[in-house]
Amino acid sequence: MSVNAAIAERFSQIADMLELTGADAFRINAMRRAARAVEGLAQDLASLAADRKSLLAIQGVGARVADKIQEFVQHGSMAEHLALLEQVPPGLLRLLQIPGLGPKTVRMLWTERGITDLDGLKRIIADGSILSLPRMGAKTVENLKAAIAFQESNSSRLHLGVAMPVAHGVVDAMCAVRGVTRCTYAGSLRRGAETIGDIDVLIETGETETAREAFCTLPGVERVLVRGENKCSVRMRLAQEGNRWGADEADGRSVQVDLRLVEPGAWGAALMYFTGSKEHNVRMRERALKRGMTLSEHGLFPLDQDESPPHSRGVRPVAGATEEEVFGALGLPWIPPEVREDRGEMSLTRTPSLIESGQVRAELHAHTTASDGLLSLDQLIGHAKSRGFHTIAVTDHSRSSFQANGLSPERLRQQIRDVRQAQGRFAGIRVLAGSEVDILADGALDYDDELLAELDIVVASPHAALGQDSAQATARLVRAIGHPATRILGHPTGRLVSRRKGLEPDMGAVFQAARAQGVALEINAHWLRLDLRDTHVRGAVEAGCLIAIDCDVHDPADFNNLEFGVLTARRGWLPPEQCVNTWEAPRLHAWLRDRRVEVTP
Ligand code: DGT
Ligand code: CA
Ligand code: CA
Ligand code: ZN
Repeated sequence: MSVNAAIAERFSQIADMLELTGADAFRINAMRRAARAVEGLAQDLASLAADRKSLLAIQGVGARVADKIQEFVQHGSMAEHLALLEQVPPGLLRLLQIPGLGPKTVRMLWTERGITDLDGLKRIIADGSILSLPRMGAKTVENLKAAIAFQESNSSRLHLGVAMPVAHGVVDAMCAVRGVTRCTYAGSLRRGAETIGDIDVLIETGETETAREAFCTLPGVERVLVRGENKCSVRMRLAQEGNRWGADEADGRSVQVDLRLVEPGAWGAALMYFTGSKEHNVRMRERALKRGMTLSEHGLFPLDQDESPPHSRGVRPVAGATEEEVFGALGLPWIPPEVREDRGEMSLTRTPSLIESGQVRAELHAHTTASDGLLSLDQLIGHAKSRGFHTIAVTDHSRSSFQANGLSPERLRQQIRDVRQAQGRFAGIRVLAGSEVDILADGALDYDDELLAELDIVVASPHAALGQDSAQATARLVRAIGHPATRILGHPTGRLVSRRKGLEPDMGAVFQAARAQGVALEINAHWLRLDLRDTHVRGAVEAGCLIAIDCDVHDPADFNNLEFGVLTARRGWLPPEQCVNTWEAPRLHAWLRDRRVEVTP
């Protein structure tokens, strides 16, 4: 974990713990602001800390916060953080991760009933005594129960965005080990699944013992589970990393990493086997058998009468060195890993054209310091430009998102003027004045039509009332799509992966409305959202809808989430032409000006 991430983490935990111990709002807010400021900082605090002036120059960092940063850089800890950890039972911090449980409620559970962990909470829910507490009506408790169950059923799997950096770390480290000729990750991670059970890594090396030793002693390895000839398994600690939902993914957790040593000549077969999915592999083996062959991680072999596996008898494989070769020998084109889910890929006659990250030329959903972003207008434009984008849309929150400092109509009008002026300072990138407009519970948009008409782009998104029933949710989204200002439907369901179910509208009706209105449906690329999800993308693509892949930028690192949005898009078989972010500037801008165009996907 970077020093910045570690410090941000401490600040946000201090804020949580201050709130749990009933400290005053001023101190709590100062810590939250500091956490956000540090999280979004481009410079490394380890090198900045020596110079107090430059610390104080950071927005959101005052004298007390600067003290703490210096303290952490010098000592690796913060006294206030440690003191609070003494006071606050650790189980309370975990309770805060349950959706719908804020610090105020957790504090009340603690002070009124002595609840200090999840088991305690489950006990008073089970015996009904929770109902006698303030603000704990039957409906609230039902929701709480559902949230706990939902979280428990998902908690053993990691988010894609949490697992990916771990895998990259392992692969990079192993590539540098003596004798290693190839190393890559496979499994659900290579398929880009939204959650990951364990990380599978393949390696080809001339020095197997060196590789085994290096793997079992990688930094972060907590425990060696298996150290075998062809396979090693370890549990690896997760680096802690906060995020803007205030949840700490790591929090003492670890992930299993499997290393498989691949024999010479079998790389393609092994990569295919360990990429999966299991369902896809079953289909592939059936296909091989039908053609008089047998497929395993060792290669594709001719079928014979012998009981023992062919590779162990020195039988020459039909194919095995590359995936292309194995697919080819089975009469298939190379199939991208993201679609190996037994969802129709076995009928492909050519490798499908799926969107790639490099084809994305525009970011159409981004926040600045005007609402809850960390970048100033100019910083945001600068980052977008350095990514090579031809267009950046400034879409701060609308007035109903008051917790995200949503803009009043007056502030939005001023921002439109600011954007026009900023455009004058930047060449080679078009800056759009837009808004991420709340879709209210009844489907109305959060600003007047006159103001909406002044914007270059409207991303309409649901944020509140996410517990609506399906019929209400459908009507709400269809109405928002039907508003003439709406260009993109942002994170259409509001779900959070493994955290919050979000809306469950009739997606068919949403696709139909979007297609008819020429409104693009967003794949929000943040790994906690991935909303639309893969199966929805597939439906939308088939319905002929336009898709937008947006990083929903709040801090500079969010641009890196594009990778996860693109993986999700590929899992939904999205071709580049159907994604508005791949369009050349003239086509994109014409589409933005001309709402209600008929779409030809
Ligand atoms: P995960 O780890 O739960 O997110 O999902 P995967 O797909 O990474 O599954 P994992 O780690 O159990 O195994 C990696 C791949 O190896 C899997 O996608 C297919 C292959 N594989 C592992 N065990 C089996 C098996 O028993 N049968 C078949 N057909 N394939 C297997
Ligand atoms: Ca796996
Ligand atoms: Ca595995
Ligand atoms: Zn949003």
